[in-house]
Amino acid sequence: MYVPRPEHHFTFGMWTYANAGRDPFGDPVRPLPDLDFHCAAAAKLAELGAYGVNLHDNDLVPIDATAAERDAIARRYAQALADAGLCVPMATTNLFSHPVFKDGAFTSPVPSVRAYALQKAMLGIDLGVQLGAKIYVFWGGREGSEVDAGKDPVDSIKRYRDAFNYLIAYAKDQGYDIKFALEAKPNEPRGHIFLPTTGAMLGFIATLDDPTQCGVNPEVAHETMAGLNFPHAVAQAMDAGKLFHIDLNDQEPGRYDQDFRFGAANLKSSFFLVKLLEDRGYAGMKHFDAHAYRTEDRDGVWDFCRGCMRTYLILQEKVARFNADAEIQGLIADLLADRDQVAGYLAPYSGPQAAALKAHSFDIDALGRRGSRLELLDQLTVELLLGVR
Ligand code: GLT
Ligand code: MN
Ligand code: MN
Repeated sequence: MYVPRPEHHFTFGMWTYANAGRDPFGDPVRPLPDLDFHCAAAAKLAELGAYGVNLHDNDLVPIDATAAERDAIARRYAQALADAGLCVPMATTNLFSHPVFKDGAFTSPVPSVRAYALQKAMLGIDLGVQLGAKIYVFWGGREGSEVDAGKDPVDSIKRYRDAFNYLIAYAKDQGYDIKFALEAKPNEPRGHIFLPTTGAMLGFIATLDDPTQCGVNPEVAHETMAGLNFPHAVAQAMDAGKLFHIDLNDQEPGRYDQDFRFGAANLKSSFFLVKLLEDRGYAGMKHFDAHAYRTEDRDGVWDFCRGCMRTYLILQEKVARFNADAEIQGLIADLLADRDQVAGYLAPYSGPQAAALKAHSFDIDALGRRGSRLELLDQLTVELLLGVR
């Protein structure tokens, strides 16, 4: 039971299992990763049941590597992945670590920084495609401001759009089979990040030259930092046909960006997320973008990886139980029942029907008195999650 297998499509970012535990106040607590470690980690992740590894250009290739060095590293890592039986379903560009990006990459006010960011993203896309990636993520951690006087927000959004239009045209021009997924975050590392929520990203994507090439990569922690309901954000992305990828982790509301193990902070919300993904047949990668606690050594990191996948599978089993629970399903059916036979009024608009609806008399006081039994439904959900149901 609860054994992860490749067909579950669980993936880990290179920056997640290799995270050294540095924070703004403290030095690394685990060794910084090198290529040997990543090659060994591929075998370990395969043994744990993962499907693939995602990476930034500079997780694998140093920012100052020559083209020849880059190819040699990529070849060696591709061999390690092939030996382990893992793949790279998603790749991305680091447009946030180097000081050149301190005031943004695509939205930097400095033209040469914007041009360099485009160059770096094109090379990153080339690398991702070379390793087999089908999704390319853009997380604009530095695309924001602290000093609004220094960065016009309308110009910034336009620059952001110009960059994606350019890169989508580039990927098409190369004949690449890759789609983009934009990841929102409200703040951190910038005081304010542009397009701070998944909903904002969805609105922005509709303004691109070719919106079909671009979807979203929502992250649990990021919507939670903004005080939002993560399953609701995911639902909107699904409804728009834009849930191209997902970053699973956990987060206490109102705190710094924690990136906890999946299910570590809010089990009920994690349950409803798994329910949404499973009930609606999400077929993409389930990527754990999380870090082991800073208290852990490298063995603790493997406990963390195991824990992310195991919790997902346990919650998946709870979803099946929830869906098969006659009392729970009965309460939900009662909520939805058309007790007053008014369904006809809710059909698509027609003149005669609208006239009939306008003439209908509703007993709104009686409707207002009706209980919903949501207390009981919620309690049964909690009991199911606690394992007594
Ligand atoms: C970074 C960030 C994540 C993004 C990654 C992709 S890197 O660690 O915190 O949420 O998904 O760039
Ligand atoms: Mn993320
Ligand atoms: Mn995060």
